[in-house]
Amino acid sequence: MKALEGVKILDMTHVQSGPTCTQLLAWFGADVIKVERPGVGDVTRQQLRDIPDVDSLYFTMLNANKRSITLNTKTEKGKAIFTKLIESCDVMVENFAPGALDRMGFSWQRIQEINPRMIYASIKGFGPGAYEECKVYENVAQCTGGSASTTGFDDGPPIVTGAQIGDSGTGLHAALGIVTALFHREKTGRGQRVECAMQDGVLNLCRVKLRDQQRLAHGPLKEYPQYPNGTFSDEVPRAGHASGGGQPGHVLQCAPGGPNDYIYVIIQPPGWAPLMQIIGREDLMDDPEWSTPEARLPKLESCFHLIEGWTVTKTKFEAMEILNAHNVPCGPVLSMKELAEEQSLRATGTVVEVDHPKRGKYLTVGNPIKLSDSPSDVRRSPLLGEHTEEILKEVVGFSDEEVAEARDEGAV
Ligand code: CAO
Repeated sequence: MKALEGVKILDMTHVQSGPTCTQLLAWFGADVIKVERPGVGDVTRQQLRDIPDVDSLYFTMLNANKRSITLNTKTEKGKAIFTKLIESCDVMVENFAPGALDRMGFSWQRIQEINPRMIYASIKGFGPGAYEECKVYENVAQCTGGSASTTGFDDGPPIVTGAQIGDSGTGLHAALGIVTALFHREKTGRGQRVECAMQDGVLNLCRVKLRDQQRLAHGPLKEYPQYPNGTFSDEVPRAGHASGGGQPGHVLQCAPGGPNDYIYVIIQPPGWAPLMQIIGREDLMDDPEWSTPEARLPKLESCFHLIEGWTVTKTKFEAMEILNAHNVPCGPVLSMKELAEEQSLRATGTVVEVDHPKRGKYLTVGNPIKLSDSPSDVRRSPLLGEHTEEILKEVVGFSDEEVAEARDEGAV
C-alpha cells in the first residue's frame, strides 16, 4: 500500500510551485485530480515546447501520476461539479493569483461549509502585508526572499540561482504542511488552512544568511572572501563560492578546463594534513602558520590556490576519487548532461525514463524522498482532460447522460 493511498487531492494548481507539491503527494500514492480549463489547461502545457502540439517537458515533468479533468469553474454547471469534488476530496491545493478562488465563489469559508474535513492549501508570492496582492514568479521570490542579494560575487550584481527554490522549494513546504494537517485531522476530524508564501519559503532556505546578518553586528564574517582585505557594510554581502557552513570551501578548477571541470573542496580541520600530503606540500602539514583553522582563516584564498595547483592536473572525477580516499569532503560540478547519464541516479529512481503517448520517451526527476514501505513509481503526466469522464462518473457520481449534458453546456 502506498503511504497516501485513499487521500483524494483536488489539484487547482498551475505553473510550477503548486504542481511540484501535488506531484510529490501523487508519488506517495494520493489520487491527484488536476482541474484544468477546457481547451486550455495548465499554461505550461504550451510553454517552452520542444515538439509542436505536444505537452511540453515543463508540464510533463511536473504533473506525473495525476489525473486530469477539464472543468470551467466559472459556469453554473462547472461550479456545481466543483462543489461535488470539494465534498469528495480530502485536500484542495491552489496557487492562483491572490483572490482568484474567492472570485470563483469558493472562499475558505465556503469550502469549509461544503466540507469541514477539507484541508485547503494555498501558495502565494507573499504573506499578508504590503505585497499580498502581487503576482509572483520564481525569480521574483528569489529576489524578495534573500537569495539573490546573497548570491554572486562582491563586485557583481545579485544573481538568481538555477535551483527553483521559490517554486519547487515552496511546493515542498506546502506538501509538508498538507501531510501535517492530514495527521492533525486524524486526531481532530477537522480540516484546516495551509498557507505558504514563496518569499517565506525562500527565506527559510536562506536561514544561514539571516544568521550572518546578525553575526555582522559583532565583527566581520571571517569565512567570507571579503575578509581580511575587503570591507563589510551593515548588510550580508555576496559570498561567491564560500561555504555557508562552518567549514571553508571553494570551487576549484580541474583538467581539462571545460566549463564544468570544477570540484568543490572543503577543508575540515582533520582534512588539512591529508590535503597537503596529496598536493605534495608536506611542509605545511604541521607549520603553525597554516596548520590550524585560525591560522588559515585570514589566508583562505591562498589555501585554495595551493590546492587548485593540484586539482588542475586531475579531472574532477580523478580528484574526487583521490580526495575521498582521504576523507576530504568534496564533489564534482556535474552538468545536466552528466546527471542525465548518471547510472546510479537511474538505479535509485531519482532519474526516470517515462513513455508518453504523444512525445515518446522522456527523462524526468523521480521522487527524491525514498520510503522503504511505500516506493514511488513514476507514471506519465495526463493528457488534457484525459480522465474527465472517469472522474465525473467515479467521483462526482454522474450518469452517461449527465456527462453528456455537462459537455454540451461547455462545463467540461
Ligand atoms: N475554470 C475557469 N477559470 C479558471 C480555471 C478553471 N478551471 N482555472 C483558473 N481559472 C481562472 C482563475 O479564476 C483566474 O481568473 P480571474 O483572474 O478572473 O479570477 C485566471 O484563470 C488565471 O489565474 P491567475 O491570475 O492565477 O493566472 P496568471 O497567469 O495571470 O498568473 C501567476 C500566474 C503564477 C503569476 C499567479 O497565479 C500567482 O501569482 N500565483 C501565486 C504565486 C505562484 O504560485 N507563483 C508561482 C508560479 S510558477 O513560477
